[in-house]
Amino acid sequence: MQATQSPFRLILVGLVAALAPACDQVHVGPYLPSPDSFVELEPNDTPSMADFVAITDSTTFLTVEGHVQAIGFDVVDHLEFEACEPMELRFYLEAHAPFGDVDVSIYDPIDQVILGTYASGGPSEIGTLLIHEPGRPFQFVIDAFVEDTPWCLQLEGFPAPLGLQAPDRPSDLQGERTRGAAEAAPRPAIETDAPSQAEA
Ligand SMILES: [Ca+2]
Repeated sequence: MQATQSPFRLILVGLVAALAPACDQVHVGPYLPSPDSFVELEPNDTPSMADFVAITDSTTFLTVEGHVQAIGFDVVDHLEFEACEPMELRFYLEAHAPFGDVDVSIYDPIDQVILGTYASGGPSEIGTLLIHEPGRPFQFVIDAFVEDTPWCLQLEGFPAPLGLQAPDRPSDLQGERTRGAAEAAPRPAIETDAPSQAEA
C-alpha cells in the first residue's frame, strides 16, 4: 500500500500547492519582490514540534503557506525561525477563506513565554519584531477564529534600527528624564509591537 500511497500523496500535495492562494505582496523593502516560498510541514501543533522554516537576516523576504482549523486536529501551527543578526522583522499574516480570521502569537520556546499576541477582528495581522539576540529561536503561533482557513505569512527583514546592535548600553536611567522607568528591567531578547491585552 505504501508504494501506491506515495504518488497519490505527491499529487495531493501538488494540487494543494497549485490551488493555494498566493500571498498578497506587501513588500516594502529595498530588494526585488521575489520571496522564498515555503509550505508548512505538519505536525507542528506544539512548541516542541514546531516547523523550523528559516534563519532570517536583514535581507529576508519569504512567505509561508499553510492551513489551520478552528475546530479539529489542526487548530494551531507553530512556525519557528531564528535570526542570525540583530534585526527588525516585519510580518504580514493573512487568512484566505472567505470569512477567515487568523490570529498569531510570538512565542519564545526557551523562556516558554508568549511575547506578544496579534488578534484583531479582521482577516489579517501585521506587526514588527525587534530581535536583539541572534541565534535565539522564536515561533509564530497561528490559530483560526471561527472558520477553518488557509493562511499566508510573509516575513520581511530590515537592518536593526540604530543602536539596536550595541551591547547593553550604559544606563541612561539615572537622569531626570527617565526617573521612574523600569530601571532594573533587562532588555528582552525579542520585542514585539503587539497591542496590549486591553487593546486586543
Ligand atoms: Ca496547519
